[in-house]
Amino acid sequence: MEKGLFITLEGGEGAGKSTCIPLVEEQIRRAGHDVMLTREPGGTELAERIRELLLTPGDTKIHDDTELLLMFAARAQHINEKILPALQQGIFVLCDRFTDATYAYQGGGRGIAKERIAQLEQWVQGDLRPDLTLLFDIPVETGLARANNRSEPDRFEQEEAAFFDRVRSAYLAAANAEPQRFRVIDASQPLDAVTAQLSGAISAFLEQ
Ligand code: T5A
Repeated sequence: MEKGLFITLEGGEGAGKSTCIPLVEEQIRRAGHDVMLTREPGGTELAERIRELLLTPGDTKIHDDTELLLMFAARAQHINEKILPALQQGIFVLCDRFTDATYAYQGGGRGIAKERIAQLEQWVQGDLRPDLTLLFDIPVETGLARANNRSEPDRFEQEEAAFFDRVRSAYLAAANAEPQRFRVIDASQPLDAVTAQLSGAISAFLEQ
């Protein structure tokens, strides 16, 4: 059986990934593939509990290394319990954030060295990498305004604007470094324009 393909959605806060992911799912289904939707941090019962630890604001300052290790602890569970079994059964996996978020937030945002993240990536993932990454790019203020309109800020959303500027720069640098894997979507546009860009990117990917 042919393996499924692994597609990730990335971007800053409030960029519109959760809004758009069902449309991407629908397009892949219409093309005749089984699809599994999932997200990080999270995606399994245990990893969702780690997500709670990471996102809920609290009195304890989480050390940057602890944050990084929790992201990869959740990811190890997610990959082994859910992502690899699905791909092996020929199911497409559509994941709302993955390791590019670690490079952007813990690397760009927190300033942890790329090399250290790469060591964990290699350890936890082996050779698993996304086949396609849709990067929702949006000016920081626009994304935060959307996110804050929708719900109370989580632990990350409480960071200062400079943190999110570094996150955005890290994402764009990653997209520049791997243009064959990334498709950059201008997520600042109205929803119908964003979905048109996504639809074009998915069609081109499926036709490859
Ligand atoms: N994280 C994650 C790390 O630090 N390291 C890691 O390794 C990983 C995996 C996850 C947090 O964890 C961090 C990054 C994150 O801070 P989350 O809640 O999953 O937390 O965070 P997000 O993925 O950013 O979720 P958001 O819900 O904030 O963003 P979305 O999903 O991109 O945005 P969405 O779809 O909810 O849209 C936000 C609002 O905007 C509206 C929507 O209706 C909604 O109200 N909207 C639009 N409005 C106008 N025009 C458009 N085009 C719109 N698109 C959506």
